Amino acid sequence: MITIAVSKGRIYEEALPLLAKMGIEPIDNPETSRKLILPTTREDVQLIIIRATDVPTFVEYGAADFGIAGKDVLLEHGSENLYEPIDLNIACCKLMTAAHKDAPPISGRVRVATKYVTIAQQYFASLGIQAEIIKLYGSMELAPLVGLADCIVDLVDTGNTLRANQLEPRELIMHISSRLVVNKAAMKMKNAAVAALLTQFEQTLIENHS
Ligand code: PRT
Ligand code: MG
Repeated sequence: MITIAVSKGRIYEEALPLLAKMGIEPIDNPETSRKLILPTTREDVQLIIIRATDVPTFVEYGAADFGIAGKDVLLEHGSENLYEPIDLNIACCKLMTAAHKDAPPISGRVRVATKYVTIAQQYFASLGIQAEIIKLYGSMELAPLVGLADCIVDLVDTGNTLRANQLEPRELIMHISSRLVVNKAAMKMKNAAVAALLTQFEQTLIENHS
């Protein structure tokens, strides 16, 4: 049995057509089902539905053979036990700094609210900017509005969320897409089933592009 870890929401929605092309279609709809293990139309493949930030953990420990996770989550998780063989080019967005539209450009010491503590620390350090990072778990956009932070580091897609809160995007930190990740040990042992599915992922992506 091959187990693929995915999170509900946008990654799942964008991964679904790709998986379907590989003959992997969940028998229950994960958006409505309460099951956490989803059998699929391929009896040798099951999906597990977990939080986006938990995907690297499950794959790292070999509890899932494959995982699909955003580059943002992978960088923040910082795992050395994961291979990242394929950029699936789904759930694309940008990791950016953002601030109130009337706020001056940052200078000197800056207070940053984000759930991407590690990435933000590295980013501001690379610019030689002294940053005090405040860890939040959600609603980052609120922080500059109530004086908790000068700016935020968050994902931006359409920019609607920022605009709705009188914020504007400032600096691009990096482009983000979702990646297929594989347990390093599983790859090394060259488990035939893992290798075969990996090849199938690659071929399906090539077909998608041509
Ligand atoms: O929901 P949960 O707390 O379990 O986890 P999550 O919110 O991290 O999961 P989910 O499914 O929302 O996002 C999973 C992954 O999708 C992220 O790790 C990214 O790799 C990718 N992704 C792509 C995004 C976005 N685009 C995105 N726009 N994740 C989040 N957003 C949010 C962003 O944080 C902001 O709140 O959407 C808002 C901005 O969107 P716009 O269109 O208004 O700019
Ligand atoms: Mg969410």
